[in-house]
Amino acid sequence: MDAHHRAGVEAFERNRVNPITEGIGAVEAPFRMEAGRRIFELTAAPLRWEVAPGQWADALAYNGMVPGPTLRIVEGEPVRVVVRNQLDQSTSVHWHGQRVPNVMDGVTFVTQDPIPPGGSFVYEFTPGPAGTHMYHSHHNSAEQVTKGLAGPLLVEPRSIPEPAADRDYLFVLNDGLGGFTINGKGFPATPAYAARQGERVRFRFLNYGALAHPIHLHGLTFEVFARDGYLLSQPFRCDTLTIAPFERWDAIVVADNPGAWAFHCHVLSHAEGPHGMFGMFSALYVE
Ligand SMILES: [Cu+2]
Repeated sequence: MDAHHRAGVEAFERNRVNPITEGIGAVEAPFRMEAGRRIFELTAAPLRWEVAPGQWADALAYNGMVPGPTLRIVEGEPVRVVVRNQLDQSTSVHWHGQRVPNVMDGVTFVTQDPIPPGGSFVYEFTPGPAGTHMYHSHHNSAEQVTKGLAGPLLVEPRSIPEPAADRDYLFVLNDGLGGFTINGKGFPATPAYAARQGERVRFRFLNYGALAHPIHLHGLTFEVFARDGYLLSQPFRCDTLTIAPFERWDAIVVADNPGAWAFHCHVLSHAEGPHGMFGMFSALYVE
């Protein structure tokens, strides 16, 4: 048992230097500007995705990654997202947390017809409110979303002051594609987080799975300042923050305690078994 535990942690440390799985999720999407509008393209297609070393899952993915690419947009600056469907089933995209015109809300047969296989749809809206949001399929969602058709939608603020941060990290949870994952990967392929001593590190927690996950960081403290993109009137401190499905929480961690700090879901069966850590386990290295 000890040998298995040690091997997992060693693989996690190797992954910091050389990725031990194929594919990285939630990479920032390129865009182009046209007449003051930020334009993105998203293509939904099936994908074989390596969740953990040698463990492949049948994913559904935007632009060939799980989670889908991070769309970074600006409050008040119009966006267009051209969505193409290369799945063998219909789909749609919902802009979770955004106050869009009704016809852009992406709910099939409520606000639009499904995008059929081979079809496309152009979404346009003006981003707001600011903060950490999400986009995801809103058609056959229980399958499509948990298999990967979801991604971060980060709206840079113009109207509200967010706390300053030296680093800005994503911590995206899912429990529907090859087990329990952070940013599309299970331990030991989960992302390791790093900071220099004294830095202010922002974590954006998003959950597109079906279960709530209490995320616990050892040795340091979360200063939670926003929920679903909305700044809290009274930020609070904690060391275990439960992320319910489709919630977004933003927290600052002041990296004032050096060391390798475990950072994991505290439903223990989501993170550790007799063969060592797996699933929702990571670490924050304060160096
Ligand atoms: Cu969990």
